[in-house]
Amino acid sequence: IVGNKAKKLFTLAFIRRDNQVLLGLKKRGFGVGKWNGFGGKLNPNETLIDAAQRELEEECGLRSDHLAKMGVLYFEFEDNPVLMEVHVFQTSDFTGEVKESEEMKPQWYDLRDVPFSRMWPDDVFWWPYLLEERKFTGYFKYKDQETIVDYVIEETAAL
Ligand code: 6OG
Repeated sequence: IVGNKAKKLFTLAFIRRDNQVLLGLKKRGFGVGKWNGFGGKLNPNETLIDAAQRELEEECGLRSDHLAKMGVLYFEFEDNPVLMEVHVFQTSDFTGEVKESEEMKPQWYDLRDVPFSRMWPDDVFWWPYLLEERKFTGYFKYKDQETIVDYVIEETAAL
């Protein structure tokens, strides 16, 4: 399904505590105005886990050496030749204090009140896997930033 388009790697990390999840309101750049986990592009020579830890701390002030990889998501936009490959992590094992950054305004949400209507439209499809700690692989083709024209999501044994 992913073909041989040029790929760009991203991380996306979710912090859990009790029945809550920490989300950040993106204040600038790609996905501005949407709630999401914390993450971004890999720096040159950086591993996925290093990038995930760095982006987490930069964007919300929290540190974790225990990010568990939960899924891989592929995003294709009709007007963009680059395939985004987003590695999704989560943990409830973290240190530090939540802090707003220039990029993200963090807020804890009850798991019953996750604001899907103000998140990327793909999230509703793979969150059930994340919440149940089932590993997943997903592919989403977007026409524009509001419209998914095609998708596949499946549970994966290993990532
Ligand atoms: P920066 O541009 O801030 O990295 N991301 C997406 N997350 C979801 N849930 N759905 C999408 O659908 C996404 N596209 C990108 C990956 C962008 C951050 O946003 C995530 C990164 O964590 C299209 O460096």
